[in-house]
Amino acid sequence: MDTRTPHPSLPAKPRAFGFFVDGAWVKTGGRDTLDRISPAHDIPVTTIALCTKADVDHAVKVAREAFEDRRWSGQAAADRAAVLLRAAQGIRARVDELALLETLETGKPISQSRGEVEGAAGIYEYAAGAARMLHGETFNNLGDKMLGLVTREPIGVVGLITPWNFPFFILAERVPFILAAGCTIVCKPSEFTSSTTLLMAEILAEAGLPAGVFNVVTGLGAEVGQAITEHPDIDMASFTGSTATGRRAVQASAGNFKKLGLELGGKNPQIVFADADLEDAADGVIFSMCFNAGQCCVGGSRLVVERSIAGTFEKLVTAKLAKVRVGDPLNPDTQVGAMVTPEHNAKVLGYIENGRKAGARLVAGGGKAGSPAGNFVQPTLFADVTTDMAIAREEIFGPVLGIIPFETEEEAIAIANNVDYGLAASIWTKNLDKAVNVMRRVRAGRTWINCTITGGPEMPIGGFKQSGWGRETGIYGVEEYTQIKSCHIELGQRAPWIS
Ligand code: TXE
Repeated sequence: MDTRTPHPSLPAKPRAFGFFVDGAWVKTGGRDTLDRISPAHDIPVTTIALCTKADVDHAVKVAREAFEDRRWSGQAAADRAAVLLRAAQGIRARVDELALLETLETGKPISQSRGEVEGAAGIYEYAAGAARMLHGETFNNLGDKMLGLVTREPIGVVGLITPWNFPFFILAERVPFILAAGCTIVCKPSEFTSSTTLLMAEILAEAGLPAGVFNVVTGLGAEVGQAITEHPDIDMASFTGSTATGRRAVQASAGNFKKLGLELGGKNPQIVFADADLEDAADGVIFSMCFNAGQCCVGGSRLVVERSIAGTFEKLVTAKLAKVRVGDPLNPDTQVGAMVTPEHNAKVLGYIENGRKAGARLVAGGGKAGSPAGNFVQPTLFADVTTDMAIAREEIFGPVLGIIPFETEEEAIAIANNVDYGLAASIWTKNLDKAVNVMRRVRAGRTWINCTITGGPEMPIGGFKQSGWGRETGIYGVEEYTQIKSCHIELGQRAPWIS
């Protein structure tokens, strides 16, 4: 019997959303609106309000009041945890609705959307536990007359700017941790993928989150996003997106020196040694390049492979690549859906053309895929790629992989580190000494040995070099949103200064 979820259908008309401030929906009113066109079907699926700077100012005022009166930060962590646990239940109760919206707005396969929504619920549960783990330190070594306390406090009002590639999952990697720390939030999702973030605000409100603690303003990055990174009354901004926009956020944040968390681009190596399990490595490498149609910040986009097996491995990857199912993301069997926008589709196809012109050898794919409607790219493999080519240095953010051969372990490490980014790296070898040595020396925030793009909320995520600042998830992800305060307590009589 076929027990899979039935093929969901396209909506008859776009679903319209207001935005969410102070615990309630705000009507779009006279504001301009933006239709989101499904990148896989070329029809409008949702409509959002284009909020203004004044809307951001109002949301920040609301979040500031909610922070200052301690309606959230003043609660026991156990009570904050209870809200996060109920939110997880709220997500689970709406998996179908959330997953469908996610697929319609992003173009990602419905099976993947369901996995991400269910995974997100698990992250809220983890963060509920993390809320109760947060603690400071004592210094009991300052002599009998002194006790030192180091306490952690929520950093305050957090501006949260999220991208379109994993709208609901990336949100889950941040929101429950920020809430666990006791902060309040003004969030701006990507203008392409706002609906599931708006529904999350509703789910949190229904779970008992006090009004004003999580606010969502929708709209364009240049207006709403910029207003958040510049805002003088936001204490910290967490930005996930392109390195170029991240740089703008750094400049904008200088006005009030707000703390910044940044998760930016990547150019992640898959390093395959001759002694790897090559079947397994080929499968992992393909998963890593094709997952989310390559629109994944930690996706593998450089195949750094030992020269003695480069030919064999190229054939293995090519054969497996032919079996990857690209197509309508609403089909439960699809593995690779659409690219997020026609512009991004064109950018990825442009990189493929660039690779050809630069002299790389096209081994598989190399063009458009799928139906006449929508934006699809064939998973594409290049060989004979050199480290100076744009396809080997720049983030393409599509299902495009280039093979770069190496001779020695040292050379593999040098190639892996020879880019501006340092987000992730995967190492495939059955030699543990070699695996650990390479893992230690590769300059990347997330590494995998004999696996790739896997893990849970226990472990931190974030980048080295131009891939970002700070860490999200794990207990680190809660600490990131705290300030540290020290307190000396004098015991007994203080030695007088004036005799
Ligand atoms: O990203 P932007 P884009 C990379 C990927 C992709 C490229 C461009 O290479 O091809 O970035 O994507 C908001 N102030 N990644 O243009 O612009 C914007 O509204 C403040 C990697 O979509 O960085 C959205 O909410 N915010 C990445 C968010 O920033 C601004 C995920 C990201 O958009 C702003 C996405 C401004 N001036 C893209 N301008 C990853 N690390 O996973 C825009 N935004």
